[in-house]
Amino acid sequence: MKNKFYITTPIYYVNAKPHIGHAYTTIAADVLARFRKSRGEEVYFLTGTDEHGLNIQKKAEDAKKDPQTFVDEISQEFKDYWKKLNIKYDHFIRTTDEKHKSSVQKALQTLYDKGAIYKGEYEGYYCVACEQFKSEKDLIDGRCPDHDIVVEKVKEECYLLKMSGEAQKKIIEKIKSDEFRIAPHKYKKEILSFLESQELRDVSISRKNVSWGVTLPFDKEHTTYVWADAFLNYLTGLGWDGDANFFQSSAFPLREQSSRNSSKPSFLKFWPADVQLIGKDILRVHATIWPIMLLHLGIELPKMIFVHGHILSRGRKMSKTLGNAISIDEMLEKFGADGTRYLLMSAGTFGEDVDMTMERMIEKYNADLANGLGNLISRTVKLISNSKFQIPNQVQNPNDKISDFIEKIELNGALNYIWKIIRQDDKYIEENKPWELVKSNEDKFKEVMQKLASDLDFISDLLVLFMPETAKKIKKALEEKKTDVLFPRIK
Ligand code: ME8
Repeated sequence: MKNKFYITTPIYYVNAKPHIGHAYTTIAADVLARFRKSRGEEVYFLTGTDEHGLNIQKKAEDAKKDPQTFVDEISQEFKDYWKKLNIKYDHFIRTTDEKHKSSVQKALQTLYDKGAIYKGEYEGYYCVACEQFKSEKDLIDGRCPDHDIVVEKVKEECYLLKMSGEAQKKIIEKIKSDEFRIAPHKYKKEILSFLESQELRDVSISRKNVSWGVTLPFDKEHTTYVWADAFLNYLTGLGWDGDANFFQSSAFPLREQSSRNSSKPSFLKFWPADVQLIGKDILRVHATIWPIMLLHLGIELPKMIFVHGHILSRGRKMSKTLGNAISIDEMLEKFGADGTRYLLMSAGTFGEDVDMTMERMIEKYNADLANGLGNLISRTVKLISNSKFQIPNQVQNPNDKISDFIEKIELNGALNYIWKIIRQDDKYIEENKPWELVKSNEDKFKEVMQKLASDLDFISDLLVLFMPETAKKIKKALEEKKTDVLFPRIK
C-alpha cells in the first residue's frame, strides 16, 4: 500500500503580489513534496490564495477596481511566480472559488446547528493587516507590533465560535501528546504556555461591516470572518464539500480498512494533513481557531504544524505592509530560479529567523554556486572531456543521509551536507592535481576522475529536490562531457 502525504502552505493574502517570504514557505513545501514523490508516495501538495476580508476590500477600493477583478489579477501573479520558481503543486485553491464558498457555508451551518457558533457581541482591537483581533497586551503603543499600524477599536454584533472549556482542554492534551504536533519543539512550548496561562476568549467568526466575504448561511447581514473562511481551504482544497458527516464514524473504518484507492474521495484519502507549513506569525491562530473548528466539526486534527521563522530585513519581518521586502523578480533576475531556491533554502536554520540582504545573497551565490558547485562541475567536466575516460555507473546510494535531514525538515542541514561533499571534492582536486596526472600516471588519473564524476552524479541526485534544473544540467554535462558555465559570477 502506497503511503500518502498531504502537505499544505498557508493561503496567502492577495493584498499585494508575493515577496520572498511567501516564496520561502512555498519552496520549502515543494522540496518536501518532491522528496516524498521521489520515494513513490502518493502526494498532494496544496497552496493557494486567501481573497476575502476588510484589508483586501480596502486595497481594491484604493486601486479603484472591483474586488473580484483585483483578486483575480493578484492571485494570477502568485501562480505565475510559482511557475517561474518551478513549484509543482497539485492544486491551487482560491477562497473565491464558488465550490469553496458553498462548502464554507455548509460547514458553518453545521457549527451553528451544533451550537458551537452563537450570536453575541465583540469588543476589541482589530489589526486590519493581520485580520485579527488583538488584546491590549498584544499591542505596543496602540500599534500592531508586526505591522506597525494603529489598530481599530471595534464593537459590533457578531457570531462567536466557542473556544474555551472542553475544546481548549482537548487541544492542550493533543499538543502535549504530539497527536497534534507543533514543531520545532520551541514553538510547541511557546503555544502550550500560551494555552495554559489563560482561558481562550470566544472568537468572532463574522463581520457585519465587511461586504467582501462569504455570506453567513444563517444570517445574510453578516459575512464570514476571513480566517474562518480561510482555514477550511485545507479541506475544500481536497474537494471536500463541507459535509462533516463524511468524516464521521461510518467513514473512518472505511478509510482505514481498504487501501487508499482512487475511487475514494481525495479528502478521505489524504486527510489528515501530514505537514502544514506556516510562518511563526500565524502559529497562534493555527493552534487555536483551526483545531477548535475541527473539533467542533468532529474532524481529525492535522498530524503536524511545522513552523518556520521569519525572513527579516534589517531586523524587522519582511512584509507587504511594511514595504521592506525583497522582490521575487529581483531574485529571479540575478540568481535564476534554482539560485533563488538555493539561497532561500540555505539562508539559515529552518525554524529560526533569518536576516537577508541582497549584498549577503550575492556573496553567498558567488561563494557557493559560482565558485563551489560551478567550479567543481566545470573543472571535472573539462578534465574528462580531454580524455578517453568513460563515466562509471552510479555506485553511491543516494538519499540515505539526506533523507534524515529532510524527514526532520532540516532543509538547510540537507544543503550543508551536500556542500560538505563539494568542499571535500575541491580539496581532493587540489591534492591530486589531475591535470598533471593525465600526463604522468594514467591509472591514477582514471581513479581520481572516477571518484569526481561519481561524486558529481551523486550531488546531482541529492540536489534535484532543491535545484531541479541544475541537477539535470549536471547529468547532461557528465554524459556529453561538455558544459556551459552554470553560475556566472555576479559583481
Ligand atoms: O497570513 N518570512 O497570509 P499572508 C517568512 N492569509 N515567511 C513569510 C514572511 C517572512 N518575512 N512573510 C510572509 C496570511 N511569509 C493568511 C494565511 S492560512 C489558512 C491563511 C509567509 O499573505 C509565511 O508562510 O500574510 C507566513 O505565515 C505567510 O507567508 C503569511 O502570508
